[in-house]
Amino acid sequence: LGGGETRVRVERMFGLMDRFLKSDPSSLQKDILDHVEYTVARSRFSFDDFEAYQALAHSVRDRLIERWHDTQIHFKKKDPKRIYFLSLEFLMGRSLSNSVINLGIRDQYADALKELGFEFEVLAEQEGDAALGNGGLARLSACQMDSLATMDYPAWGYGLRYQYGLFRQVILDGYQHEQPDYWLNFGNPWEIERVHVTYPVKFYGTVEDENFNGGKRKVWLPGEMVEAVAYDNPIPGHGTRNTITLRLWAAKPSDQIDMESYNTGDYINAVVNRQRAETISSVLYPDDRSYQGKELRLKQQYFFVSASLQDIIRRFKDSHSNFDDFPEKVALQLNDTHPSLAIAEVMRVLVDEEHLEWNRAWGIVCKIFSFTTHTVLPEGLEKVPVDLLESLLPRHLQIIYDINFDYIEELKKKIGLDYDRLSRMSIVEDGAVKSIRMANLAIVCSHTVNGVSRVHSELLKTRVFKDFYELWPHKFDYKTNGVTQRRWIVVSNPSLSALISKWLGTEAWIRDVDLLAGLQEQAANVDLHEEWRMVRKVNKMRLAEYIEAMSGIKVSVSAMFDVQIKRIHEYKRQLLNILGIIHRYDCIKVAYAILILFQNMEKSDRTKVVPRVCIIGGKAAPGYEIAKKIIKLCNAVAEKINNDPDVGDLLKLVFIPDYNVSVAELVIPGADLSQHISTAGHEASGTGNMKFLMNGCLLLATEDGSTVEIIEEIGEDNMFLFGAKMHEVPALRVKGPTLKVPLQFASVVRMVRDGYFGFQDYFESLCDKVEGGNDFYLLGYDFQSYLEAQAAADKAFVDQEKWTRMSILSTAGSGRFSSDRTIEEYAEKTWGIEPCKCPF
Ligand code: B1H
Repeated sequence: LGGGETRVRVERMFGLMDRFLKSDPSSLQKDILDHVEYTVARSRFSFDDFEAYQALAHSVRDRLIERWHDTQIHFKKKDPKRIYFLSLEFLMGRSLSNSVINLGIRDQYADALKELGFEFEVLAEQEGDAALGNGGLARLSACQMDSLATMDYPAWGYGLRYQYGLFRQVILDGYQHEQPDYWLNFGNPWEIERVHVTYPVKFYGTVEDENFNGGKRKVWLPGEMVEAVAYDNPIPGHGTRNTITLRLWAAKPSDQIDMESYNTGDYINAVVNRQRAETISSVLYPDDRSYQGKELRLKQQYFFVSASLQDIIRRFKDSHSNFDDFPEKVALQLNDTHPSLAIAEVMRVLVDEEHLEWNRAWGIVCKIFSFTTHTVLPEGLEKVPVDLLESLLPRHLQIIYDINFDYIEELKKKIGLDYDRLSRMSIVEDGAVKSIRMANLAIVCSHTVNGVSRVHSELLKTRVFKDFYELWPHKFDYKTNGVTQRRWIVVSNPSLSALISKWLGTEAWIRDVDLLAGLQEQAANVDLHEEWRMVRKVNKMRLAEYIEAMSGIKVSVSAMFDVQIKRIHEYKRQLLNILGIIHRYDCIKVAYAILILFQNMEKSDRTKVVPRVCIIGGKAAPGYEIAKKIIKLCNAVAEKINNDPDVGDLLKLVFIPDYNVSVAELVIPGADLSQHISTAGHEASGTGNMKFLMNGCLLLATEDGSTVEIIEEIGEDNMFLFGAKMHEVPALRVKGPTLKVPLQFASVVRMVRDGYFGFQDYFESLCDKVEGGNDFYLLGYDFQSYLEAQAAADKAFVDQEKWTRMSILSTAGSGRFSSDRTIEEYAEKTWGIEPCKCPF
């Protein structure tokens, strides 16, 4: 914001601010039609729904860009401390509804479109999901961006612009098949390509010693260079002008031409090689958790880290010249270990490029990083083989060795020569494959380390990172995850949203979620009950229509909708759910046999059966065989049950294919009961439970992850809990084969084994996983209490008044699980940042 003349110009611009884009229906119509004509290049007399969506999206984008520019100028003027959130994954889902709601112009758009002959909802359905992430971790990043924007924090998200997002799941004959998600096919109106924001990123090569100031210093002579191009995704806050940036990097061939290869005459190969640069950002790794030392993955990590840091340092240098001020202006959040090469990269830039003395650089690094871990088991921690790092990033390996050397020397002074412990705590792991423990690097260099729920943090302190906790107890804390009520109530459940506002007499809960607690007083109000049930029914009808359209299965909305949607994992125990369903099926069959035998309704339990629609959805990592078998089993059981005339409407099982954010937005509001049934001690937090809770769905759950805190908020009477407790699990595992398993469990597994659902050979290994002393996740042990919890849910459902009260109390008690609360905790306790609100 340079000298006098510029200032006058800027003032004038601000003066004109609200005159640029108006939001009355006729201005909106004009803008939409302009975009039909000039952006989509269709005639405004003839365009289809998809083209209308594109034009609509572009008109929203214009409004986003305006606010986004204002926000960036404001941040630049104020120069506050900024938080940079580094994450390899963001699951943004769709943007249209979320944007217009946050901008406060949803109704104006709906009216404008109606007059043009379009329905807002219909156009919104045209949008595909941005699925640049796997599951909970990635959606958490998206929720946190929404909260950062809404709460006016000066924040930036940094990530990768994968050309292929998470694979699409197609179910053929009940088996999962993966198809590429080339999501950018029809362009992406929610991003802005910043061709002028590019940075070179270097790989490979060698490190040489160079004479410097009478001494020696290291210089990295890289062997390959690619260009990182920024794509900015504006993230609007709700009820504020603030619109922050999610900056995603795409890899492009470098402009610097390697004359050597062109001169050899092999022009075609030279071009093809060049083009290969783009593969770095081409595809998202679809494995959540299991870490494989793949070169491409490491390249992705460094590519994104290097570009982001060049950008961050460039911004810092725009208005500062002394790096000692860096920690006053910059906080870097590591979302899991995936971006932790950033630590070595900051050291490299400060020491090798900015020529700071090592200890001074180290002092800066130790103040700027904070680290969130989402991992529960030591086996899940990321390790990078030294050989790989040495070839790809030779200088970074040296830096990590140097950090480790100093750190181990310090450590020896503190804990003495306890070699076992020293070797456990070392950043470098010796072994068959020498490797770098990224978590140890992140812990050593970060000023705080947090888990994502209270019990998760306890696990970190007592097991996973025990050695570190004992050394640095002050570093460790927990920040229980949260989700944004804007996306998970306002966008996805508009009827409930309106109902809540009506009964609270305000919409303020959309920004101040603690106000939801006001519903508690009304939990017994019969009028509210009636309206609440009505809203729930409408949402169930919407879901039932979707199920029928997708699978042809007709389901009754008076049945209990029982849902489990999440990534498929053994520890999440979808198999327990399916075995429970088989048991239910068996009971219905027995009741039917009795009915036929005695021709007497009274004697049969059939009338007492509470009808259920069981809904399961989720993707299995492509290489995760057992998870894929679970999907096949679910479909095989569904085939049998849904076509059994003895069962009728008493039980249906539906596998929803291609579960993603927008499917979740449809399914969650329509669920009566949702299952969060991981073996205790395995789910770091879980965030699905929070979304269901907000929507008034009752939880059937184990005491794991964040569920423990949900129990504290709404009380165990308002949910259905079961299963071994976290502290019991290790001992139960030791007892393993000697554990008593209920007969019902053996009998349902036998049905699968005996081929009752077909595919006998294929399911054999699945059955072996839970029997004969191999039942690591304790399905057999927990089966009895699982069935009891299910029976309690049936009983409660029959008493609709009780159920509705529990449902209202669930929503009323969900306030603590807003990402607004989580972000406020990070801002105050970890990042030391203040809101920086755009005044206009
Ligand atoms: C979570 C991951 C994860 N934990 C590696 N770990 C990945 C690990 O691509 N990778 O390599 C991707 C994802 N994701 C989840 O994070 C936890 O399992 C949930 O319990 C938690 O709620 C969520 C958000 O904290």
